[in-house]
Amino acid sequence: MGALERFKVQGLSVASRKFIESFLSQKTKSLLTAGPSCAIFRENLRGGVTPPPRPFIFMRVLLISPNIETLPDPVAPLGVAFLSAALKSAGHEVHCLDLCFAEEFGTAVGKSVSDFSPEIIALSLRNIDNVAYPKSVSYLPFYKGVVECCRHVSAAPIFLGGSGFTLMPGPILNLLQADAGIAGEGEEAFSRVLAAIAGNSSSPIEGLVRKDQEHSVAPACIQNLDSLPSPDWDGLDLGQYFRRGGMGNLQTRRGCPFSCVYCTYPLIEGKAVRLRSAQKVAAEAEFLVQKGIENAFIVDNIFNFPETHAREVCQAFIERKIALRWSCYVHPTYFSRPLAEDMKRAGCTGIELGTDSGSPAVLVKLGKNFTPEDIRRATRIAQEEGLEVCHSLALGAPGETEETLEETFRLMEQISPTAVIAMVGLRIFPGTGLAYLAEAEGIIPSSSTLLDPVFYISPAVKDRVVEMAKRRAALHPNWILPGLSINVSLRIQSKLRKIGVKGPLWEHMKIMRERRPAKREPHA
Ligand code: B12
Ligand code: SF4
Repeated sequence: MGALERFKVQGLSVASRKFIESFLSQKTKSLLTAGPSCAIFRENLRGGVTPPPRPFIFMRVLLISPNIETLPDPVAPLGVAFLSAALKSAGHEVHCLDLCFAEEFGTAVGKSVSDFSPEIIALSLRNIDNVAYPKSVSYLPFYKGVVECCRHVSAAPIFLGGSGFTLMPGPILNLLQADAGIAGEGEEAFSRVLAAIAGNSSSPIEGLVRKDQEHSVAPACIQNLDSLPSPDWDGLDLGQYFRRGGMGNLQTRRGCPFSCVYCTYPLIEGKAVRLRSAQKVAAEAEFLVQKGIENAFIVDNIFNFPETHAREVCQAFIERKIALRWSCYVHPTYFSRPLAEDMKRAGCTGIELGTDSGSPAVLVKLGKNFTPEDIRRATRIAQEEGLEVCHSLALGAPGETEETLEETFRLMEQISPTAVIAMVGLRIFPGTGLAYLAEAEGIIPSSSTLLDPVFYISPAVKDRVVEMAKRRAALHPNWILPGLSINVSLRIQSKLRKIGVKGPLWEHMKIMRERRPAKREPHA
């Protein structure tokens, strides 16, 4: 009987059993040579002793954040901090390696591996590409390099996870040649993976993705977010993110019940909205302030849905007199004046709206449940309450024509936001309504993995939209076009951060707007 057969897997569900079998057959050697915390596990493998359910076997996990994107700002890896907290509270030993500020990633990985001797390596893949057209950048080749480097210096199995990974887990796993991954929220699922590897658990693992798996898996989704420990920033350099990125981050809720045609957020976080206790969020905000972080971004896909929760969070901030400035994404329909007042009193400085278009017809095609009038109303309330406002646009969306583009431009002229972030085209992701539409229109073949970025641009404006966007940006210095590198660059960022500018840089575009007022087009 080989080591694998002697390892007690009888009690496991079929899925976990298969996983562990395939996993162990490749990785037995590495686990046998791993460090002391795996001693009981190794004994079981060698001697064929049925492992007792207790004592629990703890593992040494190296969590790597390979996100080296620094535009629009370096973003503190909140997902890694949540995961680290959950693994530590389950008793595992965790070391975080953030490559964002590392001088040379190979050296950094090599050093972490030799200092820590991990038994498991886990990579958090936040971004796949910059979703920007035409200057699209894929991060996957870099991640592949990081996985290869890990393989070179360690025999530990490699796991993947993160929002970017969740969008196309199977193809990314195969491309990167990692061992397995978790689609969706990692705190509970990854803890279960570790427990299963150590033989301590037989519960099924939500979101588990294995190599060459043909069927897709539902992403892991945690019902009670308050059961999770607060993010653990111990092994991560929050101060550096504040100095160079101008902010920290917080999360008050997960999930989005809406169905905008292109949007990946309901696929990543699920459709069920799950709330975190306002007091817990406020305590995390206080922690940031104690760490010297004065600005934060609330990463919720929509901060103000449900509005009652957003107001509770604001009340908790106000009661505790938290000296944090923050900004967030809001949905125009649920943005009321009392909420705006609370947000302002609670330290909010600016709101971002995923407006996309000023054309009622395009908004319907995009599946947006708001109208240009809702956009006007929300902008007016925010401006009257002293909040900066940024509208994100998607130029070239389904149904877009030159006329609808002009409608969008006119709306922006009328409401005069602090800044506009305009993306040209929409990155197509698997599982979205846009992917089905693009397939039906012959833009992508049904077999496309979409690993390489493909953008939907309405055929009616395909040849004109880039030019029209550039022209508009030339008239409005407060327009940011990431895909055309207009008003977003490392040079501008480092200049502003060096002189102490904090928070999202778009909030400071008002200076541009006021200095060089927009020249009106004759028809606007
Ligand atoms: C807020 C946000 C921003 C803010 C961030 C502000 C800040 N200071 O934090 C801003 C506006 C700056 C921003 C910018 C960008 N963003 Co953004 N952003 C988001 C958003 C809405 C939330 C991210 C977040 O913090 N989530 C909360 C944390 C807790 O969740 P998480 O990181 O997903 O981690 C969980 C799981 O994924 C998992 N997990 C994570 N790691 C691991 C590892 C393992 C091993 C396991 C098992 C599990 C696991 O467990 C975690 C806890 O549950 C997501 C969309 C979304 N709903 O996820 C997009 C998203 C991450 N962004 C995306 C992109 C592309 C970008 C930009 C490149 C866009 C651009 N061109 O400017 C930049 C990149 C910035 C950078 N330096 O990296 C994409 C990435 C995917 C892709 N398409 O490549 C997303 C998914 C949106 C999308 N279009 O699909 N972003
Ligand atoms: S765009 Fe906003 S409201 Fe629409 S599905 Fe995505 S997160 Fe939800």
